[in-house]
Amino acid sequence: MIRQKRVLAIHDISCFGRCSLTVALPIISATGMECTVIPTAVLSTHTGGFKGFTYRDLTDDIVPIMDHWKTLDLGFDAIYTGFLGSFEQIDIISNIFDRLNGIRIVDPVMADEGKLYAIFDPTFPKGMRKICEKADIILPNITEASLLLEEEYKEGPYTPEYIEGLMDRLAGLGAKKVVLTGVYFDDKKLGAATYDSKTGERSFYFSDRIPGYYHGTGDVFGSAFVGAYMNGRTLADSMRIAVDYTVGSIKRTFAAKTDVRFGVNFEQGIPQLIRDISGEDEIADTVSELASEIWNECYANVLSQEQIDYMLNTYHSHESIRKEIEDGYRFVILKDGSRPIGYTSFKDEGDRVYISKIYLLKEFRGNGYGKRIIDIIDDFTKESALKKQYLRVNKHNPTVDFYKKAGFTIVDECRSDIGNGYFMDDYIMEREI
Ligand code: PXL
Repeated sequence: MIRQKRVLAIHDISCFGRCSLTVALPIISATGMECTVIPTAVLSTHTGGFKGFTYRDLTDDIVPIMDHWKTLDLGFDAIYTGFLGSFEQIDIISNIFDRLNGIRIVDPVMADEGKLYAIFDPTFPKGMRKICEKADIILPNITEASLLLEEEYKEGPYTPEYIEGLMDRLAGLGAKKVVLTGVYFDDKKLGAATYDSKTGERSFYFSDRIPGYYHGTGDVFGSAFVGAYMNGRTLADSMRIAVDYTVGSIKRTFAAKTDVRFGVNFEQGIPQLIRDISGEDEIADTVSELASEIWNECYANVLSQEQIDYMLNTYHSHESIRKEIEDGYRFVILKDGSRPIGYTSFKDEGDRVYISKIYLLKEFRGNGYGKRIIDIIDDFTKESALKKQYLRVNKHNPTVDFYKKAGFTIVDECRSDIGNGYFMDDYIMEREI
């Protein structure tokens, strides 16, 4: 199996109001991560707009929790921090960053719409800045960015130059990657921006602005970002996925006319979030584009044009690829740099791995890419604790020889009716690893 990643989420628990840990834990777990937590405080509700909330500070528990974990030799792939209640908690987190490895993702929760949250002392941003300096990725909004930089807060609409300058100065604090939220260049769209100071890459992404101020949306965004990023998506893709997820959650909440203090309906967007993180729509698009090019070339002398078109429409349309992913087929796209050049799909059938597709653009055949695909399938076969693989290949397809060289032998043949008067006349080839 591919090793499951472990994220440590350090936030408070606001028992009601959908923010901080009650958002981070379900979202990060749903993205396939093991989500370990350190609750920094327990409140009856968050502090945004409720009166008389309870607040039990758990600062004194954090170091003993860490000391106990030391005896267990736990490792973390990422540490994700959000709302912190005091300077003392900031110092402890700073110390945790020194003690633990893992990607440090800091959401410097402290302000919005030009204002520091009422519960914080005006010197609090100085403390937050200390852990932002040690972070790998920071996720401020524009108010937080201004406070971290000790700059005056500017109201939008913004210009790309202003946003880029802000992000350059934020990266100058120490975090190599910056994700800035609350970015807008006009009043209709609202989104976010990313900057990777190591590669110089920048991105912007916008979605519809929904009226109203909804609480906890920063945590929904941050948690979805962490889930996507730790699943291997790029900085820009993770931000884009998190924007879509947050906006979807706000739209559902707006439509339901829920009290804005109660947080957003992020729960019902989880299935789509998982699909977005898996990238299956992008995979389906890429596979059907590659298939069309490869099949028209590869089967030109083997099948009629009508049969090629029929098979492309039946087995390589966007919908049929999506369906196969849903049915448990794993798709891998091979790239030369950023250019997709081939694809493979396979499935654990319990006793053997069924290899459904192996296709490469003509110019990349015979360059070791075929072997790379076989290696990928071998890894999957081992992960699935299996030894045998099999595939079907058209008897007249020259790749029969490639499969023979790769160690496959013909164990059977199969003629099947695929509808519309077409037949597939195949060998069944098998290989043991
Ligand atoms: O969503 C951020 C947040 C987290 N935790 C608490 C808060 C807030 C924002 O107001 O009050 C306790």
